[in-house]
Order: sequence, then C-alpha cells, then structure tokens
Amino acid sequence: MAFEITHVSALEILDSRARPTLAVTLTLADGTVAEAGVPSGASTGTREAVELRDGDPTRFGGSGVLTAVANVNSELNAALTAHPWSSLAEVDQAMRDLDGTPNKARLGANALIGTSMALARALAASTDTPLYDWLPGFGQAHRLPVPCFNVLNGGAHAPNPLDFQEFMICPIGAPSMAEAVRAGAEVYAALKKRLAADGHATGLGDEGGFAPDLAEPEEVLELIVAAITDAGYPTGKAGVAIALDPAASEFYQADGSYRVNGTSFSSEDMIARYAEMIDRFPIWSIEDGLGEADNAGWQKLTATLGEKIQLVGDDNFCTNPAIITQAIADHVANAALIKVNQIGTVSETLDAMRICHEAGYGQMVSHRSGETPDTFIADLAVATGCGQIKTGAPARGERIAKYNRLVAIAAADPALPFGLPD
Ligand code: 2PG
Ligand code: MG
Repeated sequence: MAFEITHVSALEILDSRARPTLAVTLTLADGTVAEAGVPSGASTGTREAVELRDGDPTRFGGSGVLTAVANVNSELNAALTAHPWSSLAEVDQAMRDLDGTPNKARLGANALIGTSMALARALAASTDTPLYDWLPGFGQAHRLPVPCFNVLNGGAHAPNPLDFQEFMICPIGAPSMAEAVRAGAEVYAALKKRLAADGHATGLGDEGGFAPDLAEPEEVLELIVAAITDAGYPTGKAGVAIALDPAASEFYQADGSYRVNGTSFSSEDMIARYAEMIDRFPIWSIEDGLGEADNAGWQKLTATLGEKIQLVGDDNFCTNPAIITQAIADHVANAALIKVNQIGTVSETLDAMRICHEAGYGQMVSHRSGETPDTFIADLAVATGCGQIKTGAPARGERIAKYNRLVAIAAADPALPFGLPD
C-alpha cells in the first residue's frame, strides 16, 4: 500500500487539565485529512519517552509545547512529505531515526505520537475502513474491551489525602459493551449517593472519579462494594469487579519504604496488605502495586499474588518493548498497561502488545490523566483484542468520548465479542 503524505501540521491546544498539548493534522495525497490529540500523564514513569515542553516560564508555567509543534511543522513535515511510503511502521521508524535519540527527546514523543496516530487514522479513512479494523493486530481476534471505570481518584490526580491513585469498577460479567457502560454509570451514580449520604464531598478528580477526603484504601473499597450492591449488580467477575492502580512509585520513599496515610510499609508489608484486600474485596487486578524502582519487591509480589490476580506494570514498563521483554524474563507482573504516548509511536505500542500477547501477559489499554476528546485508544483496544481498557470515570467529555466510541463500534459491528479474552 504505497501512499504519499502531502502535509503535516500541529497546533498547541489544551488538554483536560488546562495544560498545553498537540493537535496534529495530516493530509494524504488522495485528499484524506485526519487529526489526533496527544494525551499527557501526571504520574509518569521515569523511563517514558520524553514529552517535550518548552520550559519557558512566561507561558503556561513552562509547560508550553510550541517547540514540539514547530518540530511537526518543520522537520517532520519536510521528512514525511519527501517521498512515498509503504507502511505506518516505515514512517514510525523514519521518525525515530530522524529524532536520533533513544527516548525521542529531540523532536518530542508528543510530536511523534500525534503524527503517528494521525497517520494511522488517515490511512484507515482513505481506505474507508474503521480504525479498529485497519490497525494491524497480531493474531488476536477483534474484541470489545471490558471498560475499567476509575470512579474514585486520589494520588497525583486529586487534592485529597488518599495515597492510592485509582479505584476502578470493571463490569466483567456484563453481557455486552452497552450493558457494561450502563453498569459503570449506574454504580458511579450509586457511589455518588453513598458519598453524599455519608457527608463526603462529591467533587471530581482529574479522571472524573470522585475525590472525597478519605485516606484509607480499605474505606474506599467498602464504599465501592456497597455502591455495586446498591446498583443491583453482583460483585466480582460474574458482575462488577474492582481494579486498583495505587501508582505506588508516587508514595515510594528514598529509604525503600512505602508511605500510606502517614504510616511506613516495607514491600513485604504492602504485599501482605494487598493479599488481605484481595481476600476481603472483589479485586481482580492491581496495577503499580509497588514502585518502579523496586524490582525485587515486584518479583515477590508476582510470586505471591500472580496466580490469583492480574498484576499490571505501568510506571515500570512504560509501554516499552525492550523493558517489557526484560520484565517477562524477570517474572515481573503478568500484564502491562498500554499508553501510546509512553513510547511515542503506534508501531512500538503494537510491538509492546504483541510481546505481551506472546508471553501470555495481559494488556490493558489506557488513557492518560491529561486527555483530549481523541478516541484512538478505543479502536486500539478493539483492534488488538486485548479485552480491557481504562479511560477514567463514566463522566467528563474526554473520558466518555472513548466509552461512547466503543458503544458505537459495538452497535456498528454486532458480531464483535465483548469481554476479557479466554
Ligand atoms: C496511570 C495514568 C492513567 P497518568 O497512572 O495509569 O490513569 O495516570 O496519566 O497521570 O500517568
Ligand atoms: Mg498507572
């Protein structure tokens, strides 16, 4: 499939946290125009590809992205329009070569991922194919993913005393995409009622989940279980289960301890606490249960709980194929979080997912805490058949855009299966 790119340009736009990000527009020679909005994280892994920020304190407190925008408009536009191409992977590799650094620090992973996403979208549109059908998978059949709704926010995403970052409800037992989204919304509404009845604030954190002044994770889990029951759903994998992202790197201390609600815990203490939580609550998945620097702790965590639940690597994996390959060899985790901007091109994201698939590791496609209404990740989850996605609460436009896209895909293609892969 030879194709020509005639123009690539970028614009500095705002993300859902009022921070600048890029909108990239790409035009093919056949006239197809496609756009992509670039996500941006707050609890970032140290080995993520570099999000290029201007550092000019007179604009957006230094977080402007005009340099990355200029890199798209000048260097990337010149390189990508210079000659015909044969595949997305070829263009992604050419962008990496042009950047010339191991972590996309020169041109910016934000410049590259926006361009890569816009190109994938343009190529799909130019052949009149839905993006999820066009994206090259790796042998897993297309599948609608279980949506993991982050209904209660803490950590770096909310100004409350809660150290754990994300409490997600996952309607694994739902019969369809639409019913899963409905369950998410109904439990969310029930949780709001519970919180209000208990005198807690119902203001929202960055990902649309409630951000009450609660500090103990177990207290939150009790409320969520009550809300699932209030909404009339069974708890657990047959109905609505719970996933956690403590984002433990954020409360990992220099002395190797974890500080949760003012108390210090060793890695072993944290593992024991998770084991207790799993016994008490219908938790099926824990992401970043330990910090990215605590590889030995991660190995113990995996050996202790890896047969019982899904253990997802995020800050320690960074959607990086090489890092994930090493982690698989080290028996760290049994699943990876997949964030396109963590690695910086769509092709490398797909590589990371393929490596996980081949090793029997799960893959959870993910948004970032800073988002735009872009719905690329919804199609990515369906294309790869990974069976799971987290993209925030069933609230706030930039979050529900992804869930609504999944509902639309399900309606357009009723033969698509829903749920976790077998
Ligand atoms: C995470 C993400 C997304 P951020 O830790 O998994 O929920 O947060 O985008 O801030 O890294
Ligand atoms: Mg995470």
